[in-house]
Amino acid sequence: MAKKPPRDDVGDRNLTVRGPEVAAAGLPGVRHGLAAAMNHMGVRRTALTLLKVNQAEGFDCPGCAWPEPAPKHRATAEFCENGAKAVAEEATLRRVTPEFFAAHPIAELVGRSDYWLGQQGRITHPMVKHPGATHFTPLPWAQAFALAAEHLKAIEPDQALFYTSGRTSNEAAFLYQLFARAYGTNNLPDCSNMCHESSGVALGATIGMGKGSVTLDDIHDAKLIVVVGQNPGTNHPRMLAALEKAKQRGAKIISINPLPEAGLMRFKNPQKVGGLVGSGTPLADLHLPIRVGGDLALFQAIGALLVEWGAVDEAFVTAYTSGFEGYAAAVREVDADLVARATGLSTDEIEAAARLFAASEATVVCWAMGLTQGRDAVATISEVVNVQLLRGMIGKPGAGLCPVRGHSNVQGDRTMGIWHEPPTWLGRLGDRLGLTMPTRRGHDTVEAIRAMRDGHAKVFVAVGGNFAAASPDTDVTEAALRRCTLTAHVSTKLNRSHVVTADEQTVLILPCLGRTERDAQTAGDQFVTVEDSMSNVHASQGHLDPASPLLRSEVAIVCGLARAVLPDSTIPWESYAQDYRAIRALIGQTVPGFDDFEAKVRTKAGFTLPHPPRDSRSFPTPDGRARFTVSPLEVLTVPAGRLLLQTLRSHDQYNTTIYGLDDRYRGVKAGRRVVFVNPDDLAELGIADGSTVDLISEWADGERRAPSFRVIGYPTVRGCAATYFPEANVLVPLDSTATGSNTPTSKQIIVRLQPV
Ligand SMILES: Nc1nc2c(c(=O)[nH]1)N[C@H]1C(S)=C(S)[C@@H](COP(=O)(O)OP(=O)(O)OC[C@H]3O[C@@H](n4cnc5c(=O)[nH]c(N)nc54)[C@H](O)[C@@H]3O)O[C@H]1N2
Ligand SMILES: Nc1nc2c(c(=O)[nH]1)N[C@H]1C(S)=C(S)[C@@H](COP(=O)(O)OP(=O)(O)OC[C@H]3O[C@@H](n4cnc5c(=O)[nH]c(N)nc54)[C@H](O)[C@@H]3O)O[C@H]1N2
Ligand SMILES: [Mo]
Repeated sequence: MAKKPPRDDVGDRNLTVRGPEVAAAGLPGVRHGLAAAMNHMGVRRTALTLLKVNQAEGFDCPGCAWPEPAPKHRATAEFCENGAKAVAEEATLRRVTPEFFAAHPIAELVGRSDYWLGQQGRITHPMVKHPGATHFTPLPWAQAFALAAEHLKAIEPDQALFYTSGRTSNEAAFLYQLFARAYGTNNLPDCSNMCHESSGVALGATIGMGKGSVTLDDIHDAKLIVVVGQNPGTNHPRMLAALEKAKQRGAKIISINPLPEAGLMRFKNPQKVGGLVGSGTPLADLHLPIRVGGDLALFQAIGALLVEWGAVDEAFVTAYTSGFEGYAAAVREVDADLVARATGLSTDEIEAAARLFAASEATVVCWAMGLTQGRDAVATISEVVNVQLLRGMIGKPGAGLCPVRGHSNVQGDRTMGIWHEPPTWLGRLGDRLGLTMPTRRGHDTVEAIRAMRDGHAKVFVAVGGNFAAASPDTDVTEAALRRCTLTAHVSTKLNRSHVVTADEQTVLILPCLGRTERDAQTAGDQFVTVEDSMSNVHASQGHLDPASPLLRSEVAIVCGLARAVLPDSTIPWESYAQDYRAIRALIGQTVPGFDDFEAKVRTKAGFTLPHPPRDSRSFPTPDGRARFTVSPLEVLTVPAGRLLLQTLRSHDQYNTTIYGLDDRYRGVKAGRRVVFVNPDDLAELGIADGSTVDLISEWADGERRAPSFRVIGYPTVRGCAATYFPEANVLVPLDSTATGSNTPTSKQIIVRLQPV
């Protein structure tokens, strides 16, 4: 039997702390994943559902964007503990019905935690909050669309915002951007703006392609894998199996992280009998405990040593790159003292890493939020590119650049045109449909918040996500959302963004099908497509009965909105919703790399999009060469008595979806309001391990406070601290963003701890 949702919001009442674990996954992983699934679905549904995850005839795991092995190499259970939890959250038997909304006034719901809200289950009916109302009430779909249309027609197109989270399918994403642009705006902020935007900007400017240059085979064949600013044990557990395979073939692994993350130290493969017991495979050969924000300096120092040692692939550099002389001159000047201050690492540690780079004939560098969410994120990733260019590590088997994406289709959404800039192919799409497309750049996430805050944007529409909780500066963001005349949310589960409302505001909750569910349309059952972190596009089809007969697919909801808002539109919205082949045909005619889309995606393995640097060492930059870049090194200065705080994920959450209150690998049980600090820093600050503090962030425009966190003495690097988002988002100043990508600096907040 499935368990009932929690009634109380227990908070941190039962918090206990045990200290970090050293190995990831193995038997406990399987057990924890299955327990979560059974709480939500019961035994039979758990078994039926989990066997379809990431299989050729099944659905794409709604967890992360790590690729699946080729069909013949897939395990029967091609999912991980956290994939099982993601599936359970969606396939849960718990329901949020009109009776639920009648019993819970909005004023009560806004006081609930994200955990409590999410645990209530799947939303079953379209719901509305009318101006002046205290509760959400159900309404028919046609009325919901009419209401949205009324608001959108009353404003200028650039006063509307169309947000997307990265779970949206290619088909829904393509139609959604088409709808926004046919309506007249490029205001398409997305979760990428807070995630891998810095990677896209840095890679676009240096190698001419904003995507990673490796395939899964390259990971398996690599001789050196560098995992920097990423915690795969929690966030991409299936990546550990790939690292293990590479390791067994002789690869070395370097981990660069302020925390000794369990998954990088040792790994027990849950898909192998030997992995269920025993101590597992040691993964990292070298662990560099770097100071937060020190990676720019580290990669400059590594580059300097490689140049000094003559460990440069001169043939590659000459044939394919530009800017080497300037780069080499700049790194020769790198100041060792600055490097030491920025990284907190010894010369020996840095040399050990550089020697591994110099010795490797096939190196992959993988990174995630530890590199993208800091002030110098774009420059830092450009330094990673410099080092890979020096060694000729692009377009070579077993080598390349690997930004590991988050949401399962976040990369595909961008390919489909979910972007605040007009994509290169927009003109072609307009010509084909006889439309004039908007050319003015739209708002990204941070700009969207400012536009609402300042009264320039009036309507906020979201396909997926939890904008209120995921965005920086929670108080500012929530006040901004409350200034809109309408917010409308296409969602599977209840979340904070639905209940942050103002009295005079209209709010719509539009409940949609999830990945696991059958999508029946007039032309028969439909599948959708997604693109993983390595540019492989494949089909995804759910088989479960929908959580409620009233649910509509994301595609159908976008088409419903479009027809109501653009009644004179000549775009055949209705046929798109009936048969997704029509959408794929239009994508095939518009988006580069998607010719013959329908046939290619119907094969078991799907297809891999072209990537000129990876495929043929051709670089689509203005001069056709990969570019070395030079960036200044400015150490992040933290005033005395302050710490540099990073906000990260616990093992029991998916962004703002909280699966549970434990963080097993870091030894935390039954609580989330914790802050990890080095014991020596605690001693210096005169703060006791286990005591309670308020976190206060300091920024030019004033202070921000997150009250009541338990201090945990933890082996993080001196001067740095860590805590979980979304709780800590209240501390991230809206205007503190990465240069060049405008990504909030949610890994670099200057804070002081104030004992309470
Ligand atoms: N189960 C689960 N899976 C997920 C998600 C989830 O929430 N739960 N989220 C998905 C999404 S959207 C994303 S983007 C990815 C995120 O995947 P990750 O990027 O792995 O997620 P974070 O928890 O933010 O971890 C950041 C890591 O970077 C390290 N770090 C922080 N600052 C620095 C720094 O300055 N330098 C270096 N070298 N390291 C640093 C942290 O210690 C931490 O190990 O995961 C995806 N997968
Ligand atoms: N401080 C801090 N802030 C961060 C980060 C950080 O590391 N630190 N990380 C950032 C990152 S990397 C990201 S990607 C963003 C994430 O930002 P978002 O993508 O906006 O947030 P999520 O929590 O992933 O969204 C969860 C909601 O999506 C909805 N949902 C789930 N599945 C589906 C579906 O199939 N269809 C639809 N329509 N809706 C669905 C559910 O209603 C659920 O409540 O947060 C960012 N914010
Ligand atoms: Mo992300």
